[in-house]
Amino acid sequence: MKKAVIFLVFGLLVFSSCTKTEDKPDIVIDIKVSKEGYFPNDITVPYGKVVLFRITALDDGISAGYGSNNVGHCFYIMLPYDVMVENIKKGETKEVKVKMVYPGDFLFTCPYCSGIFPTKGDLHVVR
Ligand SMILES: [Cu+2]
Repeated sequence: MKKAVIFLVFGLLVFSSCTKTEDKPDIVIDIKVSKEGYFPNDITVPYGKVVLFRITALDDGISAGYGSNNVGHCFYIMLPYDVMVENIKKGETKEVKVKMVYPGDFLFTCPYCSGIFPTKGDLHVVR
């Protein structure tokens, strides 16, 4: 029983993202997403800061015409950030705070519709 608890705690530590944070943001970035892609789609932020991303969907993405249950858009910053905001529906704004702990160039994308629409962008974390 005790072993199981230890494994559970260890698992949570390993698999929970350490880049999401509840800290006060240093910077706010507003992003719009639609079938036209993200605007802006090239974002530069400083390394080590906490960035509040506010993502607003202007349409419902593939669900608007392709009969999918994946309503709205996502904002997914790929590994090693691995930060996901899902189901941002038309007119909705969702937020996520991320501590920029990895310097370099990263992609963000909408896993729902990036195969059909240009919903991809570049995130540069600069020292
Ligand atoms: Cu999308």
